[in-house]
Amino acid sequence: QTVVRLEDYRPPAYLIDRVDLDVRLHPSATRVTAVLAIRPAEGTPAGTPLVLDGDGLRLEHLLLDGRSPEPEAYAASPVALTLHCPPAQPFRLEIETVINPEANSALMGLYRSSGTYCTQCEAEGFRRITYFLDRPDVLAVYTTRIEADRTEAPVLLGNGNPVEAGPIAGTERHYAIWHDPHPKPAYLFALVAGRLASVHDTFTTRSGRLVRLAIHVEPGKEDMCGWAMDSLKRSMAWDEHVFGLEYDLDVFNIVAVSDFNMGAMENKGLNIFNDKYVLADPETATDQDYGHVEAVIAHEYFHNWTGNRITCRDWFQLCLKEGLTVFRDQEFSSDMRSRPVKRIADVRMLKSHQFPEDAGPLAHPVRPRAYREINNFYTATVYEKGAEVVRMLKTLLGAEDFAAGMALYIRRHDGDAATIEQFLACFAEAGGRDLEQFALWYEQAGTPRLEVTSAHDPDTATLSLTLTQSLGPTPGQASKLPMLIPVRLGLIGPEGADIGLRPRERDRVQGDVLLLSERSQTFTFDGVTERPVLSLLRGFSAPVTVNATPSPADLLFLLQHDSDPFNRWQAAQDLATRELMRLYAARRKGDVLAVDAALVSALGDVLTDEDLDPAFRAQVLHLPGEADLARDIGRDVDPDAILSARTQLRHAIGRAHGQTFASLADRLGRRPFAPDAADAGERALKGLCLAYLAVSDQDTRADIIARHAREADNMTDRIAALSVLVHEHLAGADTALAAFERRHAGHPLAMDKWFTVQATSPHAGTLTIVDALTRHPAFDWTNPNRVRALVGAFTTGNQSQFTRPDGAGFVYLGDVVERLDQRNPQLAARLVSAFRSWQALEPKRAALAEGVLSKLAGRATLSKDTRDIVERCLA
Ligand code: BAL
Ligand code: ZN
Repeated sequence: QTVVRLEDYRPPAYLIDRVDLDVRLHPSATRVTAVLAIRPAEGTPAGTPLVLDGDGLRLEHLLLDGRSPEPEAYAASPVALTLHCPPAQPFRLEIETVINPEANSALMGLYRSSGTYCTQCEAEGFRRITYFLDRPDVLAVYTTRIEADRTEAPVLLGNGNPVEAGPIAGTERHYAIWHDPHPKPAYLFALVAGRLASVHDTFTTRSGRLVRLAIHVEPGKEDMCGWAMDSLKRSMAWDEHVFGLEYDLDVFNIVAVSDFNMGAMENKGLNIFNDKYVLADPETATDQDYGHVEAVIAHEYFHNWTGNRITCRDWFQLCLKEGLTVFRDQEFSSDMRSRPVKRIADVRMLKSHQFPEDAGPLAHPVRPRAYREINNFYTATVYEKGAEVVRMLKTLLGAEDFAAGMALYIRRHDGDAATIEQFLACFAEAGGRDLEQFALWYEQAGTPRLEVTSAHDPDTATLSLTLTQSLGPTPGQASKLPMLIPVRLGLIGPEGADIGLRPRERDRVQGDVLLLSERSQTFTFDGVTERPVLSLLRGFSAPVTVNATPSPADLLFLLQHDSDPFNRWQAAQDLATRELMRLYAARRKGDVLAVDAALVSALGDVLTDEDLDPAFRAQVLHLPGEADLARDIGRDVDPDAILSARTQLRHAIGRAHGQTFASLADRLGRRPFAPDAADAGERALKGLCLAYLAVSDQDTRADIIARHAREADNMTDRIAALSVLVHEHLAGADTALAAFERRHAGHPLAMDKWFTVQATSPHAGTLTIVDALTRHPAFDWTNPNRVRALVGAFTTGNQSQFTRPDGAGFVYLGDVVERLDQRNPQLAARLVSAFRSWQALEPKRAALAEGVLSKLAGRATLSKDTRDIVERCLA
């Protein structure tokens, strides 16, 4: 497999200024005529061959400046169209290809989803439509004529603004022409054609442009678009208000399709979405779904500037648009909801998805320097860690300089295909900073570790704090340089109030942020008369792990008093993790210890503290997950012992506070459903209470939970109760599963939840159930959402069963990957990534996982996508 390297980047030898596409749609034989206005880039020597990318294409016709070139003047293969000696002056190339959307099961390029024609071109899908310079630094103005059968596809959508439309006389066909005035790379091209229903609205930008908004869905689903439309309008207003960025076309179209590999795609003026991130109503969507719809709608909209107007020079710069846009959508959601709760949720996600990636064989820098398959780099590292890097930039610069840097970036690079260096240069200039060391966050993979020691001297009223950073080797990076790590610090006095910081090293401390730039640094603070409790890394100011060994008493103190809500939550997590590790270590030796009563009691205090936001309380009571513990254990991991330890602690909490859980579950979330943060928070706490009630010794617990499942008037409450019934094997689980199935049989996205609940049950026998469910009428191997909801949920959300000691979970995943690989390589590669932490497992399980990976590696026909992941896992 060819390795693409950042150091080999060369600017394009030819540029394409204009693209006129004529797409005559047909289910199995769509005819695409592309007229490309091409010119040699400055400095390109005459006679330099022009090589256009293709993927599975067959050339039908070729005209160069209106004439057929001599056969020896060019060469066409499925993967390239080469002009051996193109003109030295601008020229026009007309290319005709015929493609088969119906047979396109990879969902890349032009394909059909439930009869709707749609496209996905990022990263390299446009080359499956026509031959092109399919690289993000070739920007062209597109005009697209779409033609289709009127009955089959009454709606015809393209990028940009609509120009004209009409019937084609004497036929059953019609056409529409769309023009996008903004030059864009081919990955942002899109078209949609189908029998779609639409919901319309308008938005007037602050400079007075009236924008027609539309969301297009399968007929009958219009009622489920209200939240997405509302989220879109709020996103548009927010981007104007916070970043000063306005929309720039007359229309903004969103289309929801049911077969989609990604979450959504930011095509210019025509966002195409996985329907999961558009459709929402209380009957079928949970609060979490509402949150995701809001965030993904915002994310794709925000790409209009950070991604589309300023795009990436090459795919190594993917984080330039993704990390920044995730940061922007996180900020939007924080402004729409509770900022601390959003931060906790984002960090939970980072730690459970990105930290394990950083700790295993798939670790890569936020900006990778090499890839074999770019599709495999749409990762938690590029997205979520990429967002953390932007967040650190803001912490380091302060809000004002950060805003100035963003404004400069937009002003200077609007219309460019840019790089991380150019992005950072804007902040360096705006903030008057040298960001050279900071740039290592983009270059060095792995999660830095901070060791913290402190010494308080009451005689001199000083506190000295020594921070030491380390970063272990990752694939291709044996040794690392020290990073610039912003560590937000609080010192808390005995009464629970923050002590003002009086640092001696003033140039190394910015407000309450310590700037750790060396391997080890000591910070001294004056005026600290009594021993303070340290609140380290407030707000999770850097994506690092901290080893500070605070005493249990200090952690309890932080849980009660920290003015930083994130660190209150973190203190609870640290206490719980510590306790779970103790229980785990004992279980590995065959011992069962008693649970720490102080922890159980402290969690009870949080549970009943009515001054705290219910959503926050739910986060505090939510114990670290099995995968989080596996990550912290790091080696020789025994997932069964983790599950037992976690179960033991959950039972202890449930038993200690059973009555409170019962009464809160009864009292909370009784208002009619509204998707706002306050009500969602109550429902989150109610769901958590049911989960603990299930493991309490309350006699009527099974009846209470079954009643909640039966009587719930919204999906959040219904699925929470159903999960508890199924995962705890309570009486009534089968009845509730059957009732759910009857109620939601016609709604695939709701049935996905039904699949996931069963796939994530931690009981022996789950694998057999998962396999049986693949034959359920609602399951469909060709639909990525279905596969992820069942098989993906089993492999990534059910650690103990996926890694069961007989290796059957691994074998099952291997079989699924083989089955899907030829059909949809991206989906198969994503699924096989579940093996990424196999080396950390205890030796017997690790050997079984390795066996499955080796067997896959031996398959000659494995796709490039899947082979890349498998071989990196084995390297
Ligand atoms: N650009 C791929 C989908 C997304 O991140 O928005
Ligand atoms: Zn994105």
